[in-house]
Amino acid sequence: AIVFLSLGLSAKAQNYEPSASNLKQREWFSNARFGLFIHWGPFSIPGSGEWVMNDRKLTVHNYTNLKDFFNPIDFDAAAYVSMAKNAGMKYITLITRHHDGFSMWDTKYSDFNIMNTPYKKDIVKMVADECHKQGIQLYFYYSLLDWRREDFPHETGRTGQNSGRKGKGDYASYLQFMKNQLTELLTNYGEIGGIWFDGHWDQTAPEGEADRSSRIDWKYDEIYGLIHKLQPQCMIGNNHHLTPFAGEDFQMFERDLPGENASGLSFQTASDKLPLETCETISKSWGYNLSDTSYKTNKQLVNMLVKASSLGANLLLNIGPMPSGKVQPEFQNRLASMGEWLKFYGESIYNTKAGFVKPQPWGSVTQKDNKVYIHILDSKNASVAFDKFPYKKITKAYLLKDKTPIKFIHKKGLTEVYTGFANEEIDNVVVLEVAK
Ligand code: H79
Repeated sequence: AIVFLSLGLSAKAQNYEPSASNLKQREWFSNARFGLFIHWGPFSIPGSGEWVMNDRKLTVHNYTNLKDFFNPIDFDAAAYVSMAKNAGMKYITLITRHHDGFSMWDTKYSDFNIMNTPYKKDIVKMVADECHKQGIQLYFYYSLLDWRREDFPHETGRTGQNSGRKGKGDYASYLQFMKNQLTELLTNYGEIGGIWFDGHWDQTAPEGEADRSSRIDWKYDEIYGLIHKLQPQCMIGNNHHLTPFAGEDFQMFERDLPGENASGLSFQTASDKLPLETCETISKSWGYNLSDTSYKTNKQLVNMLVKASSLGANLLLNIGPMPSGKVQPEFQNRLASMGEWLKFYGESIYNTKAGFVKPQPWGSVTQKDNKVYIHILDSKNASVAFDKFPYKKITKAYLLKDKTPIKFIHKKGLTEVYTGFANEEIDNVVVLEVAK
């Protein structure tokens, strides 16, 4: 452990004290509960997901041609932002640069960027301006891993091995490149809620192995220090699938609720100090995939949001727009339905904290002030029972839908709430007003 600490973290990062604005930002984030992830860029063109370069073993030379075809004539930043807002989302996390190394903004530090496509307009700027205008927070996804750059330490990577790169990377050079780009992103686009790093795992042993120390020293103290210097409130999260490192402000779980590991990526435990976020896709793929029609139902999507909330986590729900910039109707419809649901049931989601019990086979619990929200998602029974109910009194019990009173028993060792046979398709929410 000592070796790992001295490798990955400097004294500076270990002594990180979040600023007052950062703590405020964390609180805002924890209350927001629902955000939109956008995986989009030239990788969308082949319609095979954002890993197409790696999956099809394309060389740097061949892949670079994609930039000559990226011309998203249907892209409308205002429509994206209002779509997110109407879905009840409070923030957007935009891919600024994925593993393929394409920069979606006007960067001085790479030619492989949006200004060198037929489109020639700074997409990050368009989204940022619109987010600030419509009052929704903006987060930047930024890949630590790069499948194209010669200076990225590709020789030790788990991916990008068929890119045609020879020799070895030069991390000092690559680190400077990332710092330059992050400086642009945190200088030219207004206030940014957070940076969402991904790709650290490229330089570790596979998930689940005992020793997941990194093959390179990323010098996170320098990267994180720079970010917090440029924008102290800016939250740092790193999808390294490990216990949070010093200097990080939130913890994410890829395709998993905190504490679960259905993805095979989430062996880490959930932080009890940092805000939590789980990210998921509507179909299977992150980036646009022509053959992926495995859309989750509205009920499944609401259930994900409810379960995340009941564990004190946000849901960052992804769309992979088409190469043209159009968002396919299957995604649009589902987002609109979630917005409809949240308009009514939002009080049981936003500004809540984790429930006093973990998700149960029948559903989940969220809480706020003196209210306990019991979400019956899937139950064949007319009641739910708790052997340890943490409040002395239940002063009121009713359906959130229409305030219909609900019967309950509340005595030592048993609290049973007669929810009735669930008759709302998506989520039957019972409110218990409680006192200590
Ligand atoms: O941006 C999205 C994905 O492109 C990116 N993170 C989300 C948010 C991502 N995709 N996969 N991963 C992160 C981690 C997966 C790693 C693995 Fe593997 C893929 C494990 C096994 C297959 C890479 C390839 C490491 C070993 C083989």
